[in-house]
Amino acid sequence: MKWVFATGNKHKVQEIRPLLPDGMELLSLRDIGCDEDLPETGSTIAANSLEKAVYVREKYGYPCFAEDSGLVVPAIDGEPGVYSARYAGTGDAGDNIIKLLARMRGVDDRRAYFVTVFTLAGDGSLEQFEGRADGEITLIPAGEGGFGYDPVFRPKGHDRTFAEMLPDEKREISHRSKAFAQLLIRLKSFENSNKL
Ligand code: ITT
Repeated sequence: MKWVFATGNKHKVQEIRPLLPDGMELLSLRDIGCDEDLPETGSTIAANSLEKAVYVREKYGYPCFAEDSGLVVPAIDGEPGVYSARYAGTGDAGDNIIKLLARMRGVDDRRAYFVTVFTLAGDGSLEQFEGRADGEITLIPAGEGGFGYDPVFRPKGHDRTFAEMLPDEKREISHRSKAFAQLLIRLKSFENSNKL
């Protein structure tokens, strides 16, 4: 069965695709003729996730799922949070990291977490699934892998950043994988009952 993953972020797709069971395929936005940026006008990660999924289902007519995610640092009032992608205003991941490290200069409590909320917009149903990965913000960036804030996020219990890990290592413990594991149970139940 084929599912539309409503995202313009290729890293998200790369992280999810290996988690799909045999016989389940992902369609991209391009596959359904959508080349626009999806609206994200909400003030929370959950609201933006919902907005993206509902937008694609209603405008393009496909049952789909979308996700919104972000990095939350409690010691600086939850920044960058819902603004993670556009924190520095340029949309560039390197600029976002520079801004975050500057903002955290002199801050001792470096605890942080990533959160992902998937929204499944089926035929007439809307459901959300959340995953979280705890860790801390490093003093300097390290690693070439991953995307976004991965070079400055060291997950709890590990001595390397997400960007220093192999894709499978990050996949094992990431916020996105945890949220997707719950979504996958639901997708499989839809497939079994052939409801969509
Ligand atoms: P779509 O809305 O099209 O899905 P996007 O990149 O705009 O793609 P978001 O609005 O959800 O996605 O923004 C998520 C931002 O949060 C992303 O650009 C990164 O800056 C950060 N982020 C989320 N998950 C991350 C991860 O696993 N590793 C590093 N940074 C992450």
